[in-house]
Amino acid sequence: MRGYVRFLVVGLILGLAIPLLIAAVQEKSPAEEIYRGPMERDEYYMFSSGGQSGGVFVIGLPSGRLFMDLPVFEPRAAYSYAGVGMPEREMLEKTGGLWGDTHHPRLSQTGYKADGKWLYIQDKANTRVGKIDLRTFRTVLVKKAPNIQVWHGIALVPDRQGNTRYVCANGEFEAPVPPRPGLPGGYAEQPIPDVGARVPEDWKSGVVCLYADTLEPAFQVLGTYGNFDIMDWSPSGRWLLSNIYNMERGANIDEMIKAPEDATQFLDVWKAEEALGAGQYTLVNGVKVLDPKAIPGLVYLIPAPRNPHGIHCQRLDPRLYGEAALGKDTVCIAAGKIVPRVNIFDISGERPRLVAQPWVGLGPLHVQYDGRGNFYVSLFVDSQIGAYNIDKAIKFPNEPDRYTVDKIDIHYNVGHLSTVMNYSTPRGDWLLSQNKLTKGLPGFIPTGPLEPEVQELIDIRNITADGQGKMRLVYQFPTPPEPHESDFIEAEKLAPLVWTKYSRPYDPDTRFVGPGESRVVRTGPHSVDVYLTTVRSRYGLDEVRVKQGDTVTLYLSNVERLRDMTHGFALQEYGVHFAIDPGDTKKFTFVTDKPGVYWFYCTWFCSALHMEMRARLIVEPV
Ligand code: RUQ
Ligand code: CUA
Ligand code: CA
Repeated sequence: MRGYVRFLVVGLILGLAIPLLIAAVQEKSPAEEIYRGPMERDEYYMFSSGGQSGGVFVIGLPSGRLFMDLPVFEPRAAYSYAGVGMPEREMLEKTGGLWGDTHHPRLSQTGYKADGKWLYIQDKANTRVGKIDLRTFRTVLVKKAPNIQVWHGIALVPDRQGNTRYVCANGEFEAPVPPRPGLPGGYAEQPIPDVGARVPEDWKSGVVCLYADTLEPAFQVLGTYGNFDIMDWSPSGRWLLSNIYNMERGANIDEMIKAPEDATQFLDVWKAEEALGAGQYTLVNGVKVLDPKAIPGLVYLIPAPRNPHGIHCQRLDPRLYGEAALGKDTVCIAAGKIVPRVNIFDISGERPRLVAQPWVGLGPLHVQYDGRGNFYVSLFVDSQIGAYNIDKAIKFPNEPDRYTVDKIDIHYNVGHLSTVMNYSTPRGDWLLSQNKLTKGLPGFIPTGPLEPEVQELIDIRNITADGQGKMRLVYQFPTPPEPHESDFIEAEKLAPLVWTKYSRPYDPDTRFVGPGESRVVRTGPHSVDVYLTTVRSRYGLDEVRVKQGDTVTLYLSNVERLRDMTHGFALQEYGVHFAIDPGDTKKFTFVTDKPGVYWFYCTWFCSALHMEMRARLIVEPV
């Protein structure tokens, strides 16, 4: 009997312990770690800039699933953004047009942490920025930055509590400052000088900071030299870093790559605020412009290897690790000596200081961090990503074997790389390689002469704080053109903040039309307001009767109480198509210049009677 009990007890222990033991030692395969099965949620939201697509892609990580192609500078009817006759369209047209070139998305922060409130992204070409409300994932504001041409680098500079205060811009291309209105481009009243090989001295680039809430200009700091490219802010929020290429002031590529060095600018934001308070500015087009030549200590320039590109700060360290990597030279190798180095700065003291310039590989473009003491560099020419240990790179800057942790091949020609939450609280788990070319990647089915764009997911969890371990490539997923930089936030943090339904009034310019309030109101001999509800599976009126030549302002409200019950509105001949989310009201205006009967209908499949969801616009001839 005793033996039987012992047998039972031992059997029980083994029966419990063995499966537990197996589970503990069994390492998950990469596929298991990134795969999200039915009903399984991703760990992060990744906001990836859409490059020449003009918007932002919302991607779940680590699965790589594309959740939304969020429109910012390009209209998108399916998301009810900037259609003909809508106010958002006017906002885009007034600031530059219906397209954009988005490069660097940034999430707003509270206490130095991504807070899930706002997303900002710049449009390089048209020198403007879009602000996206993350409750609704809708672009709510687009503004042009004054007095600069081409907005490349962006930084959300916080106040001293770590709350986002400014949206700062690097103006990349130099132009006459102050702008002299009068001639094409608004830049000169005298004949525009023949530039020749050198850009004239009074043509400037530089930094403009806008208030993050209103996007109205706060101040500008004139660039005294060269072209301002990428920017970032130091962990204290005091320094705003810009890398500058073309210190030569060359007007063509041969001239731009002549000098052996370019520069990194450190702008003292606190000093700028002091100078503003002391009135040391001049007003140019209503913007308070600070001239660094007149304000000592406002900017410091530190030499960088020639033609630098990315500059990125390390968030979790009192020291700052910037980077100014030579990219362009290595692409045009004929141009001269290849010096692919990364700049490491220390700004724990009163003045920024260069502490090391380690060699990294060919075509370095951008740097990211894992929060454990390592940095990662995209190497465009080598088609690799390198991992390096920061402390060792400072201690042994001439011994790549000691500070290089690992290198991994990517496919191909990486531009940006993004580590998860690099710009807030780096996680050091995943790294995205955002590649410029796929060149017939074997795993991808071809899609014509333009091949699919790819992001590659790299596991960096095995890279240790003392610079040991290997990266591993675990996934390749396509993204519409063109994979660029990303910013991240935890899904569990943002998801609860996202609305399932609009609260009223979201937009003070529109008037919510409640159930039973649909009506046509004549407001003048040639103007009509139409108030219309949508709910499954009908519009509030079966017939909307107006006269030829009327200006019709339509307010369309979705009165659904069910989440995710979006309706559409498509009207042929008048070019109108938009969507309307639960609880929201959309407004648009059009002129009824074509008499006739026009059926409008719902474009979102909303119910079993979706096909029946239509009504008539009758335009009576006069
Ligand atoms: S820049 S590939 Cu416009 Cu982001 Cu470096
Ligand atoms: Cu409403 Cu389909
Ligand atoms: Ca140069």
